[in-house]
Amino acid sequence: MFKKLGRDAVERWHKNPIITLDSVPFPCNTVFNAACAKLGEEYLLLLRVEDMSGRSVFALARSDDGYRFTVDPEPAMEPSKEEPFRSYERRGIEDPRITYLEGEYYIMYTAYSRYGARLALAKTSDFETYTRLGLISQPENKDGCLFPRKINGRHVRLDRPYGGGIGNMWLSYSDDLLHWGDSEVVMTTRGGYWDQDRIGACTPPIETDRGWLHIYHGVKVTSAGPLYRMGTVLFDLDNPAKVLCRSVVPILTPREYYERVGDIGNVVFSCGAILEDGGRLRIYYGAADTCICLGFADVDDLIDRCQLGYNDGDEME
Ligand code: BMA
Repeated sequence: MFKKLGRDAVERWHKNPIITLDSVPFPCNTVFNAACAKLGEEYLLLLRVEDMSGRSVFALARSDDGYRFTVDPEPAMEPSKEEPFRSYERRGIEDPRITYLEGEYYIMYTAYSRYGARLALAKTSDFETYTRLGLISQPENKDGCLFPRKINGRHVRLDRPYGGGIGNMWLSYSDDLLHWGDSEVVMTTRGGYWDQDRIGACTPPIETDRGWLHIYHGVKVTSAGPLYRMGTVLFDLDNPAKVLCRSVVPILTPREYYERVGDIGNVVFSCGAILEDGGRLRIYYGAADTCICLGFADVDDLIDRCQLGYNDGDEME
């Protein structure tokens, strides 16, 4: 089994990238990290689009087949003009993650302002109207994503507060999705490994009979700048604060030109994946903060790889 390591577990679609600047029908600077969902048979991507002034907005892209997308003519969500959101979204709304929960699509995203990055929550049932529910963290906190069901009677989210000079991953709990607490650290950076300098959530956790499968990003700061890669962690189904295993090698690392070169080179960064029949994951990811790509992986294969090797969260010897 070990021989499988060393190649990316995620198989890139041969026609990547699937969305570029040319796909967006209104003026913008770049398009990248997208949340995804299925509404009936339609595939939807909520794109992070950076406007000409450098603020990010969200735009909706639609597809019948999950490969060819058409972007709506106007943004779906822009920084709010109404308080309390207005003050905290002035520099943009970023990196949405969609969780389908109790019949609605919840969008957890980063509200960015002069005060820093904090988490916000909105919801929609039809991707026509979006309702902001609340600002749900203080700064500095980003990379929030919601589990798709309550666990032990409470909602659970992953997030990434910045403390002690390090970006680690935490869990918080809530009864109403608006007030969060009992926060605890669940995963730390691992000195020497691909995720040694910063980590944060990518896709909302996926329930499997082996545990909650979660794809996260890890950053290693190199002499050429930060290198963003993706890996996996498996959390216990009944106690998601318990890490069952964590990938020693990344599942996707920047290799292709479109992942290497762009506004921020050497970045692969997913905000959403769709689980399809047969246990195949369709992973949408931003590349080099400049376009959106598609990759595929098998859920069982990801978990098998996650279980291999040294994974207890400690530093490399
Ligand atoms: C992170 C986020 C992502 C981005 C990445 C690389 O902090 O802002 O949206 O893709 O940096 O620039």
